[in-house]
Amino acid sequence: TSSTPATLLQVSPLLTGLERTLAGRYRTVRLHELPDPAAYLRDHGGEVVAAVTSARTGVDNALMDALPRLRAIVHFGVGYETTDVVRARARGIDVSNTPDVLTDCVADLAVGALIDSMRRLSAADRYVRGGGWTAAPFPLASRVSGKRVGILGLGRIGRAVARRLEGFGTEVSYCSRVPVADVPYRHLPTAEALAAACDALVVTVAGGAGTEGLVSAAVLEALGPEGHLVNVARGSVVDESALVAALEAGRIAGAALDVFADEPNVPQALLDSDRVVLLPHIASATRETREAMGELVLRNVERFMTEGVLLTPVPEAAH
Ligand code: 8YV
Repeated sequence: TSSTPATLLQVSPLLTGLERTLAGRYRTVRLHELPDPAAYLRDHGGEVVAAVTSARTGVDNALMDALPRLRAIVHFGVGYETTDVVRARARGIDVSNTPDVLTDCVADLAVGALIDSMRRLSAADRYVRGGGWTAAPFPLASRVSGKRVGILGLGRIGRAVARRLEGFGTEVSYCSRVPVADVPYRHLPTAEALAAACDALVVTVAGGAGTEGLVSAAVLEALGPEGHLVNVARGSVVDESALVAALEAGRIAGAALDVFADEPNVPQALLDSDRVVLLPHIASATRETREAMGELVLRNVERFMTEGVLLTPVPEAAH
């Protein structure tokens, strides 16, 4: 009932500063820190009106069901595939994420990872440290400027990657469900056609069921033995065992991965490969961007608590 206190439920760890501000401003409960979360949900689930969570954790269906008065799910992160938005909307729950503020940093990292993979920067660093240079020069790498780059998923981040690559004189093409208006890049109808038409494939598509395994064995085959794969989206988009097989057989030249199927666990075959750049999901991980993401989370919570609506609702959640 309206007389029960309105609680903000924090579902997963967040930036320390953000946690402190939320706790200072609202009646906040940190679910993940409770000794018995199930008992809390049973006895107090009805008090929760809003949940704050990370892109990685979301709010799963069981938690949604345990919170009958929940009206808002606020994600720290642009991805929100961990929450069933259609189900949430059907229950009258609004969902927000943190778009735009992380676009530049994610795109910067994607380009850095692309250059690392093609020029083999991380491998060359290992080479120097391992004393290899004193024995023989480092093997020649692949040129980046002027190459053909394919962007899989031309959303905000994909476009920011493409804009940066224009500075390298690359020929950019892309694949997305619907061709994007007002871009000078060539649209290709399938991931396979895109891979066949480019030297490097950069994955910036949203995660979730709709894109699972989109980068398949056939797509990697089409990318070819000189091809490079960069993934800053979600591990689920790439068939990881097909990628391992393609790298081992030399069916693609290299990969740079910021995301994995089962983070933080990275398959041993990838750890053992000198052909992959492995990053611990850091594309948005700069002080500036994480602070801006935290600020946007705060503004979403604030708007919801005062006006009952979110500031940056996800597209599916629009009224
Ligand atoms: C995470 C991300 O939010 O925004 C996303 O979708 O994957 C990252 O920025 C970050 O790991 C914090 O949870």
